Amino acid sequence: MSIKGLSRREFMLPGTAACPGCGLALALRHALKALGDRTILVVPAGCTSVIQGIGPNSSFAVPTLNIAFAASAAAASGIVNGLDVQGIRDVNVAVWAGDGGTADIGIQALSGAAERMTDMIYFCCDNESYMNTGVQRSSSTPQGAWTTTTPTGKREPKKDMPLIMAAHRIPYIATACSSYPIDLHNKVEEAKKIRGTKYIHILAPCPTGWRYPSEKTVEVGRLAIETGIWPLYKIQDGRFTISIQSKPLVKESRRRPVREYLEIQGRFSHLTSSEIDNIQGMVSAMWEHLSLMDNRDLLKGW
Ligand SMILES: Cc1ncc(C[n+]2csc(CCOP(=O)(O)OP(=O)(O)O)c2C)c(N)n1
Ligand code: SF4
Repeated sequence: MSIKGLSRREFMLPGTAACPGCGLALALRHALKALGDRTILVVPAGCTSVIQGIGPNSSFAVPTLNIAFAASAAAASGIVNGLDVQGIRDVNVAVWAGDGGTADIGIQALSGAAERMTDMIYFCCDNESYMNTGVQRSSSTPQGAWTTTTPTGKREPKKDMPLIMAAHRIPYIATACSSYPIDLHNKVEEAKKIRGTKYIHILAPCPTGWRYPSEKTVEVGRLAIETGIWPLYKIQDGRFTISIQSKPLVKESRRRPVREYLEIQGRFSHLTSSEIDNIQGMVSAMWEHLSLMDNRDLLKGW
C-alpha cells in the first residue's frame, strides 16, 4: 500500500476534542480508514472517549460502544457472538483502548477473550500514561519517565504487552506507531483477513503528557523507531518478523542514539547521563533478543 492507495473516506470527522498534535487521533484516523465502514468500535474510558465528543454528537462515523474500563474485550466478545447468531460475518469488531485500559485495568477481559479466540481486533493505543485523568503512570510507562505519580521518574520497566499477547498464541500480533500510517494501515488490513483474536499495539506520542511542542509528534514517533526504542514487528501464526522500517536496526550502527529520542521530550529532562546510558543499554539488550527472534517460529513446540 502506498499513500495514494489510502481511502479518501474519513471516519473521524472534523471537530474532534483532541489536543493539537495528538498521536492517538492520527493513529485512529488511519486505523479507521483501514477498517472501513463495516466496523463497530468498543471504547473504554480514556482520551479516545473525549476525542469522540459529547453525545448526541460524535466525531466517529462508525457505531461506537462506550464501555466500562475493565469490560471492553468482554463487551466485544458479546458483540461478536451477537453478530454471529444473526449470521453477520462481515463486520470488524474492534476495541480501541489506551495503555491503562489494556495493560492494567482491561488485561483480564482481554486475556479471557484471547483465550476464547474471539474474532476481533484489539488495539492498544499506547501514549504510555493515563493521559485522560492527568498523566498518571501506567504499567506501560517506560522506565525513567516523569508522570504526575512518578515525579522523579518511573523506576520499573515498561510492561511488554505484545509478548504477553504472543503467549496467548493468537494468530496475529503487531506493533505500530502513529508516525508510520502506511505500516499501520497494512497491519490492520492484514489483521482484518484473519479469524480469531488480533492484537495491534500502537505507540502514539502525546505532546501534552510527553512534554514536547505539538508540531513534533511525527518527529518524536520517528525517533522512537529510528533509535530502536520502539521496534516495529509482527507475529503471524507464531512467526516473528521485524518490519521493514525497523529491519536495518538489527545492526547497532544503524540505530540513532536513544538520547535523541529522550532529549526532545520534557518527561525525560531530569535524567542524568548515566541513566540515559542505562536506557541505551536496555535498548541494545532488547535488540539482541529481537535479532534472535527475527524470522523464527517463535511459538513452535511451546
Ligand atoms: C474503573 C475505573 N477507574 C478509573 C476511571 C477513571 N479514568 C478514566 S480515563 C482514565 C485513564 C485512561 O488511561 P488510558 O487507558 O491509558 O487512556 P488514555 O486516556 O491515556 O488514552 C481513568 C483512570 C474509570 N473511568 N474507571
Ligand atoms: S492528552 Fe495526549 S493522547 Fe490525550 S488527547 Fe491530548 S495529545 Fe491526545
